[in-house]
Amino acid sequence: MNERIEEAAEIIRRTEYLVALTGAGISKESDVPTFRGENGLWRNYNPMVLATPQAFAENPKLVWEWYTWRQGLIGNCDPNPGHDVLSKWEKQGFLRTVITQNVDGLHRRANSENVLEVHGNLWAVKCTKCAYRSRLSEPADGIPICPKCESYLRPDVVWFGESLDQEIMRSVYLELDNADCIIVVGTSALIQPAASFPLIVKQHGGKIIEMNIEQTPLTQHADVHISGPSGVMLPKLDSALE
Ligand code: BV8
Repeated sequence: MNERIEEAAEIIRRTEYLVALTGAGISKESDVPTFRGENGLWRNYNPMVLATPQAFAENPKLVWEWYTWRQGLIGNCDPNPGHDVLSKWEKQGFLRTVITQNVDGLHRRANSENVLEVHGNLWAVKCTKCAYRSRLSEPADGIPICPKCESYLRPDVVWFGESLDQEIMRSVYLELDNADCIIVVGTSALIQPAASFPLIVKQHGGKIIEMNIEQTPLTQHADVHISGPSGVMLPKLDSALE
């Protein structure tokens, strides 16, 4: 394992513009359930079914119960050493951006500043009718109502079948074009378009470092695959860079 860490460290030492792509796995050690992990299900509902506009249209109360449950859970979670290392690397100037699929807000809580939340944020809400947007400071109580037009508010996250925010995607593609290395931490690399981000870096000659407790569809394309929990392996990689 140490030789994988050293290989990754060697790549990072030669990197001019490092970006990170993270998924639910980086928050696992903060006790945030992953989407497909053993506790990824919720009351026997499949997140892939609940995180859709159809589910919200059919049963907004149930979908809000799921998000309220997650807000309550994540409100008690803290960033773990994996988040802290990425924040430290940003302060040291060589990690430029964290592109995250996570909606838990833990990268910002770890003081990462340049964070692109491509799937939105669990605390953000937007009106289903007008342009009203806001942030909840505590878990929702029932279905929140728009103060402007009294329609239902919905979680301001990207559901399956919804396109990602264009402004954020413009920034993402700029970062990927600039990157000569992407470190991919804790994602099953199944969800598009995020799963293709590392391949964009590779296509123009950049390197891919993957960190995961399992192999994924990305592993075959990675220059280095570091196998292990990110809360342990990112600090190890950080030490190797000292
Ligand atoms: C879109 C927000 C198109 C909600 C989420 C091709 C192109 C474009 C779209 C598609 C396409 N093919 C299919 C699609 C449709 C779909 C899709 O990708 N489907 C999949 C099932 C194939 N994509 C979409 O719908 C996207 N929209 O592209 O629209 C479009 C275009 C124009 C006009 C209209 C539409 C939108 C996708 C976003 C969905 N929203 N979240 C919410 O969170 O409530 S996705 C959801 O899954 C989370 O954000 C989560 O982060 C994300 C991805 O999962 P992972 O993060 O990877 O988490 P997962 O549990 O899967 O894996 C965890 C990993 O961590 C595992 O590998 C595990 O081994 C590892 N791990 C565990 N512990 C640790 C660890 N690693 C390290 N350390 C540990 N300790």
